[in-house]
This record gives sequence, structure tokens and C-alpha cells, in this order.
Amino acid sequence: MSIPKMTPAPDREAIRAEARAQGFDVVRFARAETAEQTRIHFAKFIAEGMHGDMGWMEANADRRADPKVLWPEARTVIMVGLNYGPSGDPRETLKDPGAASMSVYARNRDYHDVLKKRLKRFATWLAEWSEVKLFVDTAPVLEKPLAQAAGLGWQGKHTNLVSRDFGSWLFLGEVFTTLAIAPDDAEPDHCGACHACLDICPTQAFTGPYKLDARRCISYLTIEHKGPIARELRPMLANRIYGCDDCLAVCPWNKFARATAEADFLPRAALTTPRLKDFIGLDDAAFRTLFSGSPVKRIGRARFIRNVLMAVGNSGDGAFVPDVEKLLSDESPLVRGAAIWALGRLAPAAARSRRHDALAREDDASVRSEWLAEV
Ligand code: B12
Ligand code: SF4
Ligand code: SF4
Repeated sequence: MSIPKMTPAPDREAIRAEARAQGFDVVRFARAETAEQTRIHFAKFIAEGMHGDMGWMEANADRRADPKVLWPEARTVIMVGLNYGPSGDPRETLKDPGAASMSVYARNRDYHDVLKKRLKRFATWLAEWSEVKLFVDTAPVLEKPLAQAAGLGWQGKHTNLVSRDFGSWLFLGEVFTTLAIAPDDAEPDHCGACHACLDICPTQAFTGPYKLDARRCISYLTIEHKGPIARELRPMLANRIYGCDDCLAVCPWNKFARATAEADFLPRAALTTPRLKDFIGLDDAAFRTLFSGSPVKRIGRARFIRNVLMAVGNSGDGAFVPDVEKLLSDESPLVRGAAIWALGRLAPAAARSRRHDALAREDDASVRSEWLAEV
């Protein structure tokens, strides 16, 4: 960023107004620090291995837990929120096993790109008076506790930030600055005796209120996790092929939520009511074209088809068998393994009859173990 000028910095309301003018729904200030209790909780989360194979969380744990370690000169964090509220209940698609249930946040443009573009414009303006660094989830920052400290909302029992104005549906981003700006008031916890989010989780991923074992979360399993999904969890995915919104959607504070007007977050035509049959046959080129600019592209075709095959296996619809059989010889072992499981669910006899020959040809250990499990 440019070298700060010596002219007096704008006051906090002018800074807030400028960030709002860049299109953020909420803009609030927090000190660039994390409470000790939060750091302890985070260290425990890592020590217990609840981050699974998200090794990047462990690798920079010190910086992630404390903004002062990340950037010692930072004085204030300007936290922003952008509303991506859906127009209906995203759980509706769960009622139809042939539907491809995709998380609300993945139905159009990647929010990182959308937020980053706006944060850059704002940070460039602020860089006239201070040093700045901007982040949208890509850097090691504990965004939710900072957002709670700034008063954007509170970390609910499902661990996400809940807003009194936007319910569960705020993306978070932040600009760190060397300016000392008076902080806003933190938001207290308003969960009370409610535990709806903990009860609804299809994989029982919460080990208690405010504690998530990411390894069981469908968001982790379908997006972050690179290998085969644990067999016992597969049926619990139902038709969720990318992320999960159940704990967010059930929160009673969504009565204050409003549908987003951001064109970038409204579902694309092809992703308004997607069906499993639209996705099962995608090759790499078609996958890349369909999900260009979308967060889904980040996971690549193999992981995506693995997820689709989990949902197909859960669909109970024998019409998928020919598509699944084609994928038994896919070049990706991840896809081949998932296809074996789906075939075993839809047509167990067909899976058994193919097993002997398939094992004779297969040399990938994980795919072999899928065949061996399909007895
Ligand atoms: C890693 C990650 C994940 C992981 C882990 C989730 C998690 N809960 O942390 C996975 C892949 C599972 C995931 C899923 C999702 N994610 Co995510 N994710 C992140 C990321 C990159 C880091 C989060 C992190 O540091 N987690 C570490 C753990 C330790 O933090 P924690 O669970 O919040 O734990 C705290 C509290 O629980 C508390 N605590 C722990 N024990 C105890 C005990 C008591 C008694 C108390 C009071 C408190 C307490 O202290 C801990 C430390 O602060 C952030 C972006 C960022 N840089 O912050 C986005 C982020 C959290 N994700 C986001 C979203 C949208 C999602 C999904 C909704 C996506 C989807 N629809 O599929 C789901 C929601 C799942 C859920 N219930 O959390 C948004 C959330 C926005 C918001 N309003 O909160 C973020 C902020 C991205 C963004 N920039 O907008 N995500
Ligand atoms: S996102 Fe879904 S799987 Fe993950 S914790 Fe929430 S309800 Fe459970
Ligand atoms: S569903 Fe209930 S417990 Fe969960 S975050 Fe919302 S208010 Fe809190």
C-alpha cells in the first residue's frame, strides 16, 4: 500500500461511511487483539486434532490466534460483514433425493473475490493515512471472535457469528490498520437456552455448545477433505454435495434475516435448482466451465464427483446405475472408490458381480479397499 500522508486521518464515522460506501452491510471496529480465553479454546481445538487434515490451521496457529503476532504494529481491526441471505429456507432441497443440495454460499461467485475487491478499494483509500493489510478468510485470522468483539454479532453455539440484523448470513472480512480507532461495543451472547443448531446437525459434529469437531462437519467433508469420506458418515450426507447450512438455517435469529440483493450472490441459472443428474457426467472441462468464478471450482472435479456419488448412493434411484458404472473406470481413484460405494448402495448384486474382475485390474490401495468392503 502507499506511504501514509501527514494530513489528519478521517474520524471513525468517516471511515465507517467510506467502508459502507464500498458496499458492506456492517462496518465496526475492534482492537487488534484476541481474548486469552479464545486463544486457549483455539489451542485446544488444534491439540485435539479437530481441524482434521486442514494442516494450514496448525501450521500458523500462533499468528492465527493473535493478531499481534500476525502484525505487531496493527492497532485496530475494521471488521466488515456482507449479507448473503437466501430468499427461502435452504433446507427445502433436502426433501428431494434427486436434488443436488449446495450450500447457499456456493451458488454463485466466490465470496473471497467479491469481498476482496471491495476491501481493496477501501484499504487503498485508508492507506493515505495509515498502513493497512486486508484479509478475507485466506490469512491466519480468527475472524469470528474479532467480529464478536467489534459487535457484528456473537458466536452462536454452532460457532458461527449470528447477527441481530442478518441472522446467520454474513460473510466476514477485515482490514488491519495502524490507526488507533475507538472500538465499538462487543455483542453479548443471545443464544440463551436454545440448542436448535446442535440438535439438527446430521452428523452430530458438535461435541458441545460452541465446540465443533470439523472432522464430522459436512462442510469439511465435502469441501476441505481430500480423501475418501469415512463410510459411516456417507449416509448422513444425504444429498448434500457441497457444504451444509442446516445449523445456520435453523437458527431462530434468522427471523431478522433478509434476502441479499447482491447480484453476485443470487443463484446462477444453472444452480437455482440443480439436480444430481446434471452433475454426475461432468468431465473436467465441463466442470471448470460450469463452476467458473464459483468457490466450487476450488475443490476440483474429482472431489466434486466424489460428493455427487455420495448423494447418488443415498438417492435410492436405480436410474443412476449406468452413470455410476461408467465412473468405475474413471481416471481418479477418488472417483472410482466413491462409484463402488454408490453402486453397492443402488445395486448390490451388480457390485458383487463386478468385484472379482475389478480387483484383478485395480492397483490403487484405497479403491481396492472399497471393493473389499462391498461384500
Ligand atoms: C476453518 C474454517 C471452517 C472449518 C471449521 C469450522 C469452524 N467452526 O471453525 C469448516 C470447513 C468445518 C467450516 C465450515 C463452515 N464455514 Co468456515 N471457516 C473456517 C475459517 C477459515 C477458520 C475458522 C477457525 O479459525 N476455526 C477454528 C475454531 C477453533 O474456531 P471456532 O470453531 O470458531 O471455535 C471458537 C469457539 O467455538 C470458541 N470455543 C471453543 N470452545 C468453547 C467452549 C466454550 C464454553 C465457549 C463459550 C466457547 C468456545 O473458541 C474457539 C476459538 O475462537 C473461517 C475464516 C477465518 N479466517 O476465521 C471460515 C468461516 C468461519 N466459515 C464461514 C462459513 C460461512 C462456513 C460454513 C457456513 C460454510 C457452509 N455453508 O458449508 C460452514 C459452517 C460450519 C460451522 N458450524 O461452523 C464464515 C462464517 C461467517 C459467520 N457469519 O460466522 C467464515 C468466517 C468465513 C468468512 N470470511 O465469512 N469452516
Ligand atoms: S454445517 Fe452441517 S454438518 Fe456442519 S456443523 Fe452445521 S449442521 Fe453440522
Ligand atoms: S440456533 Fe439457537 S443455539 Fe444455535 S446459534 Fe442460533 S440461537 Fe444460538
